[in-house]
Amino acid sequence: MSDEILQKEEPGQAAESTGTKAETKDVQAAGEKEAVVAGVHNYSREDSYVWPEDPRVLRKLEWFQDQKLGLMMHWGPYSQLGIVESWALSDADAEWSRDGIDWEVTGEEFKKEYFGLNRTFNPLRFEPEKWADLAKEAGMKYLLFTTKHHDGFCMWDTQYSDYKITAPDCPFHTHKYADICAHLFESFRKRGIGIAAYFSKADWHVDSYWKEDTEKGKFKSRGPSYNPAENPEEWERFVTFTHNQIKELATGYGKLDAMWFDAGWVCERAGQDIRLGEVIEQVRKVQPGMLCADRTIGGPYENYVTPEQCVPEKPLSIPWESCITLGTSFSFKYEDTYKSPREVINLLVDIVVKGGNLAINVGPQPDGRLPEGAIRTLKGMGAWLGVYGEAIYGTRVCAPYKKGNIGFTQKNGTVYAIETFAKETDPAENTVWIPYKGEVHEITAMGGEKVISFTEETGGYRVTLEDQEYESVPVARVFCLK
Ligand code: FHN
Repeated sequence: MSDEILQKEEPGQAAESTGTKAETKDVQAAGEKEAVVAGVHNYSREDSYVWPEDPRVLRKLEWFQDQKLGLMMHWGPYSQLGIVESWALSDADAEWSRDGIDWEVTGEEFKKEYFGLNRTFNPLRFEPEKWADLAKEAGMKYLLFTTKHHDGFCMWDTQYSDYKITAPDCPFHTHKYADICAHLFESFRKRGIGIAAYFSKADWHVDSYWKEDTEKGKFKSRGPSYNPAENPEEWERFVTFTHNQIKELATGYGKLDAMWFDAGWVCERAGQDIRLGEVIEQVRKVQPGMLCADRTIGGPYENYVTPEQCVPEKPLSIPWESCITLGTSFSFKYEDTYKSPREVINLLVDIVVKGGNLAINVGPQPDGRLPEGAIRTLKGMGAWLGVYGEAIYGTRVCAPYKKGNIGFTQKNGTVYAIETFAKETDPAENTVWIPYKGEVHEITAMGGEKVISFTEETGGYRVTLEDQEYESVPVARVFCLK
């Protein structure tokens, strides 16, 4: 994709900074409530949402809201240690991010070791086609992949940093799949799976964000190691670097359906204005309609909100996606435990009946394979979705959206009543009460169930099923109301 439209920027060439001048010395303090607390992002309120005006973006949002299920993946040199991605580098976040590492020595020694992980990252068993096949089998409709996390390591062949998977000091650079983003995006795209590029606005490796020694000395927090308001030239270098990398991903890696910007503390109100809108408008010249999720910022470049490790209590009236780990960590953990298919499908139903998408996260192993436990659950998800996916994909919210263990969706004039069973020991009765008050002339069951009869009563319908001898209680049953 040609990039003459997207001029590569040199420092000082960018438009006059429009960022507000942070009054306080510590730009961190200038921001509102921390965007990320103990590693978990909060998410924007509905009233800060701005519906896009570009009809192509609006059409893309319809596409996005049809997808319902994405595969999020956090992968990088940190995967070798099985520790939290990037965060142990931030001294200010040491309290919650530095388990499992001997911190007797100063953090400086560890930071050097962490930043040196690129020299041993060599996922020789990486087979993007296998990952894409599994994602397809699991019912995934888009991929959300960490092109660059806060630690600044680039999983693509960027021309703007040597801290990358294709650099000579990374052993994987000679591998045929060395440009991981290129091969991953292509493998998934070939199977009709959408591509969302995760990109961290903070970059703790590039010296225009974290300089070696500053007035704070070696102590590092998640923000820049200097005050951008007092060092506008330095900050402009960082903005140019960031814009160039975003444009590189947008012009050299095929069609992107979305770019997902993490590190909500990098924002104008915190005195860290990277002028994201400016570069997104340029990107959309070559990626028409591409969605932008500038997490927790609100406004025209947060096209959908992104609750993390949680599900809103009620339906939201704006596009949204919950990103939730399949295991207990976004990055790979050697001793992790994984949610069962039942747990994930229950989670998916709870999200979809409220109008959202689930981005379920798997942290790939440092050898390039996916964890066996994750593979088992993904296959189990696909087995259920292969039978009942019609009640999930392409649907929209349907009142009363959920009552008890019955969730409602709707599509093309059909209402789907999804009866979920949170535990294997839950009773799956042959008569089912469906608390739906709309007019219904026909009720059928999807999958192996067979409706014998149904009667309308006050407030809903009582359905009688053919006797079923279940080997184990189903994950969920689905009834079609017409
Ligand atoms: O700081 C990151 C964290 O490491 C992880 O990438 C999550 C995934 O959504 N996002 C941020 C925390 O909210």
